[in-house]
Amino acid sequence: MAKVALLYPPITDPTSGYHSLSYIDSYARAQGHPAADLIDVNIEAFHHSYSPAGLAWLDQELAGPHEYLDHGGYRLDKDLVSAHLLRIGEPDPERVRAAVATLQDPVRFYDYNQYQDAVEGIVGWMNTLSTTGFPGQFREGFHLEAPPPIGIGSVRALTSHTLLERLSRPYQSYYENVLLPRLTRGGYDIIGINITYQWQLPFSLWLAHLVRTAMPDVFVVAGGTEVSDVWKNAAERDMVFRVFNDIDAIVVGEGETAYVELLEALDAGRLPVTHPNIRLHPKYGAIRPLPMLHYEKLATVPTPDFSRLPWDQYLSPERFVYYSPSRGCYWNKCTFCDYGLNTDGPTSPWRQDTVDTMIRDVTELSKFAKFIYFSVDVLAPATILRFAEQVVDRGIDLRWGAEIRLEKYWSAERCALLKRSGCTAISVGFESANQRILDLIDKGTKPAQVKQTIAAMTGAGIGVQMMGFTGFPTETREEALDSINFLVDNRDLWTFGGLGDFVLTPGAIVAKQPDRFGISNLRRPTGGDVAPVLLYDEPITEAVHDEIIEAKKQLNQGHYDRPWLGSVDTPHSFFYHDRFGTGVRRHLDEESALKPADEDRAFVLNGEFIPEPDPAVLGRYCELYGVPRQALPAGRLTFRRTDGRIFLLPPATRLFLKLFAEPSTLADARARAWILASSDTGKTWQTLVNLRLIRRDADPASEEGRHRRELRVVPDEGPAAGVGVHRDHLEQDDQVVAAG
Ligand code: B12
Ligand code: SF4
Repeated sequence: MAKVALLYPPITDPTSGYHSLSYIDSYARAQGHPAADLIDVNIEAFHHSYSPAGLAWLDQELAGPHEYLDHGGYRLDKDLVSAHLLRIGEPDPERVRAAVATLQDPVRFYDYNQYQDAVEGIVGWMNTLSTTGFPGQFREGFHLEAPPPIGIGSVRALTSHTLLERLSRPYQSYYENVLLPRLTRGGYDIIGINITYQWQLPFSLWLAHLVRTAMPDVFVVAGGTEVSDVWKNAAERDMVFRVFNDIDAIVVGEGETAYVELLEALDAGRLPVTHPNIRLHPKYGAIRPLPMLHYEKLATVPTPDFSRLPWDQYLSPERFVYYSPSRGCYWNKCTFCDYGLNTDGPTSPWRQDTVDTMIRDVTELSKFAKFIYFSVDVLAPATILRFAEQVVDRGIDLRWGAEIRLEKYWSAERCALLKRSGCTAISVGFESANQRILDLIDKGTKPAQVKQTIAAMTGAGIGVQMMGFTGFPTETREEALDSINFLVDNRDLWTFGGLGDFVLTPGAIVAKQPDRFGISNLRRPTGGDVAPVLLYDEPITEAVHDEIIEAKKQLNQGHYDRPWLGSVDTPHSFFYHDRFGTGVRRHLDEESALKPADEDRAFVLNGEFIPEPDPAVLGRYCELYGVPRQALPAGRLTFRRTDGRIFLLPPATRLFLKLFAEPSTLADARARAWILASSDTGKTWQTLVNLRLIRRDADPASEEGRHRRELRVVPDEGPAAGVGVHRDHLEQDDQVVAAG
């Protein structure tokens, strides 16, 4: 029988394992096939980057000459590259090691100060790694900010070996020294690649190319929502296998039966030609795909087995698994929705497991992982309720979360039952708080009722993560403000979330009936042959766009983006919800604020001063990182925080910050800044702490303290003693930070 390796390529969430390959592997095993080897390339490659072998390679790379601008037929803008380079410091492998240890430690993880240090250390490390590829390509650590030709989904760029190789270069040492030798030694007949997110596509294509070159006879197959998206969105059919040229077959849509058909066909020495979801590379001849996609019968899908993922490597203190007991959405009407494996409707057809099957599955899964996330388009309310009753009756010990629709159904009593069954947080697409927009979306909800539902959930102790957007076609300034005000006015009824920007995808009802939504001139972005978005004209909403973006900033201050704590539905957000309940946000704010006890606690600098950038580069930086550029007096100091964020500071700040070049208590620092009255220094310390320009140092006796001693960052001048600073130099946050 065929020997199979299944790969999760970069770049994606490092805090838990994705589940699609466990699903197809478990299904195949239930049909009598041997288990495949699952390799999480994303997490392995990250850990390799700071191993002795990875570091030796990195040293060599960084010492060599760098050509950042010319890449085959592509030339990047000089200011763009320089702007990204502003965020990049020296590699600090000790700090990334300490960061990994913190994120995997069941105690230190929940200390928000240590958590922040860890995330910033990892993001800073990924920034450094990006200098070997395209500087700045890793946003927030594990999100791809591809250079423009790749980012827009151009077939020419996605098939350029020069660009793909360069983008994947941060992983070259891992590929050459670890992954490819292992795959070659493994003697695999089939290598399967999961491509769920758009960010994984260019990495997957290069990986497939390396595999194809090293193992010409192996059969390479790829599946996942991004594969389906390329298939759905390609401007011309032949583009699909121009992009997937090194891949023998792709699976469009769901994969369980297609994967088994593929295994059986290859075992029998024939090509897999009978399953409608399998598309073969044209090199196998013109085989006409069957017209309708196949959707799986969920009753045939066994409990997924996650034991073959490398759980000790993920950047989390607990196991968190994804479980998909329903597919599609029972509502399936929202006019903006265009979900992954759909064909003509917003989502795939609605199917749902029985409550008995769900109980069977979670009974098994809860022995393996405490946290189970229902990874579905949506769950039906009555099913969740019966599921919760059974969990309580049987005493199954688990924590769970899911995305649900905001139905009236959710009374206080029902929410209390969900909570008793282990529901930690739910996420909800409330979309908008304006009735006209909700009706245009065909959401079937009313703001007043939404408020009642989220109040019932919060009242029961379940965290509510709110997801919505502004900028739906024809939305006016006032309508967008309704959504912002709804979230502001009900701040106690939700934990994380906020409002994104509306993006039109080709399969959405809005794109199919543009006149109904007042939009015209629908078009692909220039060069975006497989882009999953459409541009369009619509003057009302366009006119107020910038003002609304500015107004939304008040909603999401100070916490992290995906995959970290503070973003909706990340494992870390669930762990913190479980620990700190619906007051989690308040807890984070309190942890960040200065407390009286901090007076005698040591703080230390969290970054370094860098030379003042050229104004054109700074302008580019502000554009790239969404920072409004204010008119600033000349002579600002440029400070790079550990995670790469840039702050422009009044000149006197240097004196304050130098007080913390070596760990210093606030009391000691105040004594050295002798001119200021204590109330003013209090404000200054608060600003430095809020912006995390200084961070709390660990107790030197603790293990963390030992790590931190080794991680100290020293500014460009020696430590200051007895510094006098005039009081008006550091007063308000907005004077201090211009670009962060
Ligand atoms: C639940 C869900 C989430 C959950 C959890 C998912 C997770 N673990 O990351 C949360 C809420 C966290 C989430 C977050 C995001 N999501 Co999401 N999510 C989904 C959703 C609704 C279901 C995914 C799922 O669990 N499916 C069930 C599993 C079993 O199916 P599957 O992964 O597709 O795998 C099957 C097949 O694809 C195939 N298959 C897969 N791989 C392979 C490999 C081989 C070799 C073979 C043969 C077959 C095969 O077989 C599998 C079994 O049938 C999908 C929409 C959808 N219906 O697909 C969007 C979707 C995947 N998400 C999407 C996006 C954009 C995001 C976010 C970026 C949103 C944001 N702006 O923050 C984030 C990023 C998350 C991250 N990890 O970085 C997009 C991805 C589009 C793209 N191509 O990039 C989707 C498709 C929605 C959409 N807009 O169309 N998401
Ligand atoms: S947005 Fe949510 S509720 Fe609406 S159709 Fe899509 S999955 Fe269903």
